[in-house]
Amino acid sequence: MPGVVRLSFSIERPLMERLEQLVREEAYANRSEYIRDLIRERLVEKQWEHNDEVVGTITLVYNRHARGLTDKLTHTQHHHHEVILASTHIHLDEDVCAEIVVVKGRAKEIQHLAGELKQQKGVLHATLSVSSTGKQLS
Ligand code: NI
Repeated sequence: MPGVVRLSFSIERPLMERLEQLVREEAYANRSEYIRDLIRERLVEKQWEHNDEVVGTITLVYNRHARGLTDKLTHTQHHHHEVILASTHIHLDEDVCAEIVVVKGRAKEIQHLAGELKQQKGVLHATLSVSSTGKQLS
């Protein structure tokens, strides 16, 4: 790999054993790849903390019969159309729908949008999955 450096560092034995256990449990091929991913996860957390441009997914599960809810969810998404890349609607059963909204934009606006969608009456569950544009992760 170009530009790869080797480094060594000190770590207490019990902590090293826990690291080895994590590497095995999460089926990583090796320790290096695991540590690289830990660093990337921390960098992505920082991107969200620093209000950088980020990518994420908002998942909503809601009852479609809740009064005015589908209109409110649509209205809110139109209001934030500039950060919405795509959305998918899934009919989970007779009454319950899921909507997966893929977003890209400033972290604060995405968090605001997720909060606005989540607090609507009739939304049964909502999550914001935080990811990255991939910039500055390699
Ligand atoms: Ni539906």
